[in-house]
Amino acid sequence: MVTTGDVENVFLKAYDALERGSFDSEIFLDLVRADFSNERELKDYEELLNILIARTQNAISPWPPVKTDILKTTVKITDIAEIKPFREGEICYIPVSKNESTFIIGDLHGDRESFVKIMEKTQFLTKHADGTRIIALGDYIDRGLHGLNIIVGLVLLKLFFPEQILLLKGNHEVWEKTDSGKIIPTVSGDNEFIEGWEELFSPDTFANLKNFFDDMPAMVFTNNGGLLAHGGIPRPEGDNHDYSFIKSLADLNSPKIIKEVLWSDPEDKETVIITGDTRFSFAKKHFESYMQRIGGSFMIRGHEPVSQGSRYLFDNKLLTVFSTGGSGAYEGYAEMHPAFVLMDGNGEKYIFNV
Ligand SMILES: [Mn+2]
Repeated sequence: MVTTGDVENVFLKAYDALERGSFDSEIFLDLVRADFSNERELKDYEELLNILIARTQNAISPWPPVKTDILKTTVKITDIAEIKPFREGEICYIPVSKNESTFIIGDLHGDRESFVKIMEKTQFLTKHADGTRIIALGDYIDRGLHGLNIIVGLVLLKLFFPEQILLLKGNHEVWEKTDSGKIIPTVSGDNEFIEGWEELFSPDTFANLKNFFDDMPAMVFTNNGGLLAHGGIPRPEGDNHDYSFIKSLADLNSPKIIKEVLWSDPEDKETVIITGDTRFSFAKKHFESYMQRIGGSFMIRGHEPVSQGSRYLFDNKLLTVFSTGGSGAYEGYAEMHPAFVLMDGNGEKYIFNV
C-alpha cells in the first residue's frame, strides 16, 4: 500500500517502467492503490494519466484492427467468415479458440478494492499469458470514489497487453462537449467523476479522457455466438418483438442503437410493454427475437446491480455480471457480492465471487 511520501517514488518507478517497456505488477498495484496527500502528488498522477492515454492512442496498430466492409454484408454473427479479430465502428469481433480463456468483468464503479482482487484472482498480473484475455463491460467511474485509480490501471493494462485487454464503454463513459467546449457527464448521481475532479484537473485531462472513452467499442461478438455489451439489446420496432428492421450487423452501429445497448435491462418476464426514454426494460420474447435476428446464442452484460454479483435469465442465455461490492464499493453497493466470469474456449461460463 502506498503511503504519504511514497507516491513520488511510485511515479518515478512507473515512468521508468514505461521507458523500459516492461510491465511491473507491483507498480501497477501501487498506482491503483495510490492516495494523494497533496496537490503535487495529484498533479503527478494527472500527468501520468495523460501520458498513458496519449501512448495508447498513439499506438501504431490499434487492436483489434479496424475494418470497414464486413458487417454490412453479414446478417448473423455466426456468418462472419473472418478468422481474425477486427473492429468495425462500435463493434468488435473476437474469435475465441479452444485454448483461450476470457475473463469478463462487470461494473466497477470506482471500486479499486474489487478491481485489485479480480486482477489477483485471474492471475493476469503475474502470468498474463498468451491465450488469456480480459473483457471489461464498462462503468469504470462514478458512484465509488476511486474511478481515477481504476482508469489508470486499465490504461496501463491496455498499453502493455493491447491484444489481451478489451475495454468496452458503459453508459457512464459517455461524456458530451457543450458549445462552449466544456466536457460534461450524461449521467448524474453520487460521486460523479467530472464534478469530483474538475477543480483539480486541467480541462485537457477531461478532453483526453473523453477521447479515450469515445474510442472504446460498445459491443463484442464472439465466434461462438456470444454477444457482450454493457446494458442489453435495442428497442424493437412497434409494440411487438420485431427486429426485422435490422438488415445487417452494420445497422447495429447506429448511434440510436448504441445508446439503447448501453442503457437497457432485462426483465424476468415473457414480455413487457417497453417504456422509458433512456433506461428501458426488455423481456424474454424481445431477447429471443433479437438474438435470432442477429444469430446470437448468449449474452453477457453488466449495468444492473445484482446482489450475488451474477444472475442468469432467459433459459440461461443471458448472464448479468456486476463486479463491485463490499467495503471498497460505493455505499449503495456495499451489501453486494461482486463477481466476474471466466469463459473458456468452448463458450462454457464459470462464475467467480471476488
Ligand atoms: Mn451502467
